Amino acid sequence: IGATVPEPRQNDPDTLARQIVEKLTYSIGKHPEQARKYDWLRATTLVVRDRIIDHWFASTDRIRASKDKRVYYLSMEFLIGRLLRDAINNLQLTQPIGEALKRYNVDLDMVELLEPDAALGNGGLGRLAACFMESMASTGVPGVGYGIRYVHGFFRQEIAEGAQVELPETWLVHGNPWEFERRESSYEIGFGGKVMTQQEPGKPPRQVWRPAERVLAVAFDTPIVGWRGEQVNTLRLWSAQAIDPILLDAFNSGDHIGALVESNKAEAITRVLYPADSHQAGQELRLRQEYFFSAASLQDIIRRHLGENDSLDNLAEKVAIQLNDTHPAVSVAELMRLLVDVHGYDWAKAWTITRATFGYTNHTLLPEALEHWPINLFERLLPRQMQIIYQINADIIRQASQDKGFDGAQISAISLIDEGHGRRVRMGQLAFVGSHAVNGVSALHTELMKETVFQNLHQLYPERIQNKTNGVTPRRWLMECNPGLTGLLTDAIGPRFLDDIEKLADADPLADDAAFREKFAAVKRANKARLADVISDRLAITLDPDAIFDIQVKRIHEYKRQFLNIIEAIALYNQIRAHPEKSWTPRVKIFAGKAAPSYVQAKEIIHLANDVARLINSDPAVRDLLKVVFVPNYNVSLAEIIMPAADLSEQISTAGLEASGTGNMKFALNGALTIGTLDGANVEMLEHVGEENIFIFGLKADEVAQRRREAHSGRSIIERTPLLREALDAISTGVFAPESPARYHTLVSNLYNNDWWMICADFEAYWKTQRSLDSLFLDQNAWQSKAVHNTARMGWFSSDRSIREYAKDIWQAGPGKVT
Ligand code: DL6
Repeated sequence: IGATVPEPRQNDPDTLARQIVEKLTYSIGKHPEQARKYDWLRATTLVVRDRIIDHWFASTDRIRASKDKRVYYLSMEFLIGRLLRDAINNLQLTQPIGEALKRYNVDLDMVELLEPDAALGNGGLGRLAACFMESMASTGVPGVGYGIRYVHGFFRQEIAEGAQVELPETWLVHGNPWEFERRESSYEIGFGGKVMTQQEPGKPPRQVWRPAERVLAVAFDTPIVGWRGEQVNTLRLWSAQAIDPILLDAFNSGDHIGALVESNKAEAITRVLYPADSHQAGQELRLRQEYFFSAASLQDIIRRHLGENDSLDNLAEKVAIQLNDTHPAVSVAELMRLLVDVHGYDWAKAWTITRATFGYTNHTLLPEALEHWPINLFERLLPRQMQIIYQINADIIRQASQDKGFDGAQISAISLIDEGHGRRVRMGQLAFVGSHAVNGVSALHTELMKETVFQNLHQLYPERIQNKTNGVTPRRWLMECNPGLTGLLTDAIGPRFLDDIEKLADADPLADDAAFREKFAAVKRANKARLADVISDRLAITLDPDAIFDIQVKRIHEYKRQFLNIIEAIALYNQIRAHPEKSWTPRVKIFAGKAAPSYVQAKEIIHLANDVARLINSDPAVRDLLKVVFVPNYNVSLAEIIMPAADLSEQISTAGLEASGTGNMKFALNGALTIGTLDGANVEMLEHVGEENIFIFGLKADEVAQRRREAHSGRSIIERTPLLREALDAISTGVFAPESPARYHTLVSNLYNNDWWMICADFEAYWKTQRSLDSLFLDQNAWQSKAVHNTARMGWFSSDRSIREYAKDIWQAGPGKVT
């Protein structure tokens, strides 16, 4: 049966209004007069969804017919946020749908804000995956994302008496109109059991895995619309279900709870997202999650491939699989198992196919975040995959010692088995050896990968590591979140930048145009006023939109140094009180971000930010010259309000530790100036925006490493820096926490004794840079000129550019590739 090509739909407000009312009536069962806000959201979503489905079918048919190489992006996390605005924007329906709804006195913005955030990720890594999905669709790469359909995404954060409280997030509670369950695409996933050797006459022996446990992976598909709706790709998320939903024998014998044990155990696999981005979870459930979604995705990929090809011989020509961090790294062993044990390939051929198919992206050098699993656990859960890992390891080690003459230390560095910590499987090493390309996410990070975690593997495979600097989608992070700036730019330079974001460069000369600068500043002020309203509603704190909005929003982590920012706020507070005669530039310091629930120091930092805010904001002596705000429950939707409202973006990680950052890009694209260290993608931002338009301070990565080797501590710096000492004294003597004066003792004593994150080492440089920004802000012409240069020069940091680089250098797929 040929694909049915639907009549093109009319997109005028009359048609849209009529269809929205039809959906209200026949899909939701409501009269427009009775419809509640959520009914309008659902009806609007369904009308938009119909259009997406037309494009989705067309894209799928086109890709199938072309037999082009497909890209599969395997990621434990997709932090997609809301989808309605994205879809409406990409289909160019913002204006007519807005008008259609207005006829019923319904405001499109209000409707869009009712949609729950799909928070299936922790932070940068998951949000990058979401940007990449959108950019693959926008640049015409035939990509499918594979991940997990968590019932509970990233926890909801509340602040109670200054401290973080974690509450469950329930994004599916009203159903999810964007997803389609595909029961026909479900696969059995095994765990545990035994491996048997099967010997058939005349054939080599074969290993057969007999799992003790099986669960079902069921697919749920969400369409991802590219820019102008030209291509719609699929995000396929797996949900775990028991094969037998109820054990009837147990039920019939009266054991009603026992009857559901299997089903509860299966469903637990996809129930909750692990809320840690910088520590490996180390629990059995996490390894189950990783294997579950990897194995289901591989079965699905192979089934699709064999539906269109005669064999798996050409898998790597037709399929590229990208491992987003090590979470899906077990896929390397699983693909080998499928090729060798199930499809009968010999080992060498299977290894060639596997390596040519996979690419691996590393997102962190933090040792505590690098995944390694206890051998006993791995072997118990995945016995055949463990055998395969041993065999891969033996081959690699043989090659390293025979071909490269590696010594014992080098061998133990590259080994897939860490013998030093109770024997563990190293997932980074597995992903590395099983991939033909390994990439870092900024130039600096990639170089550091070569010098640190993968030093020896880099020596063994010197061609394998390459850089792919991150990017962000300009649709969500400029057009949708900042319609004011988008409109201004369209008026000034025309609409070309909407299709090719690097054309933002056409706005660069406007930095010298006083009339344009004024309009640019007016847009920023309106965005600041909008954020101030949100903060006033949520926290009853009044902010002055004419103050510098100095913003640090991201996960809370010691290496990201929110603590340094808070100390600077306290030092500034002290100075304003000590020198009321000086003219201080009014400043609002805004923080937001979540701490991993088990990360004690990060939670203390949140508590401190709130304690400091409480005292400073209620002190009449500062005369509104300084305000500190911690906005609870940072998520994608809040980021969409915050990014356009910043004057100053804080990107102040200890150099060498932030792999890339992407918040840094979103802020600068929206015209914020950056205060930052030479870390992650800040380094490339400096190259693009020019050193006069970014404010870099502090130690460089090699200097940090050197200080650490010298066992640097903060004590002598604190003793000779009164500003720092006074701020720390105030913290440690309980000025900000009179009800519990010892609360921050450890936080402060760590600075005296160790200063691992170089807070003391960088304090003075940070303070001075902040004061130079105070002066600059008073010269609005100069400030706004730099802000315009930032926006105009950030086009390169689009995820479209990142995706094109992956497509060309790693996947050999996408437009222009004949495969
Ligand atoms: O590459 C995306 C993002 C980077 O921008 C951040 O710099 C980096 O910290 C983050 N990494 C993680 C680490 N997760 N693990 N494992 O989230 O990736």
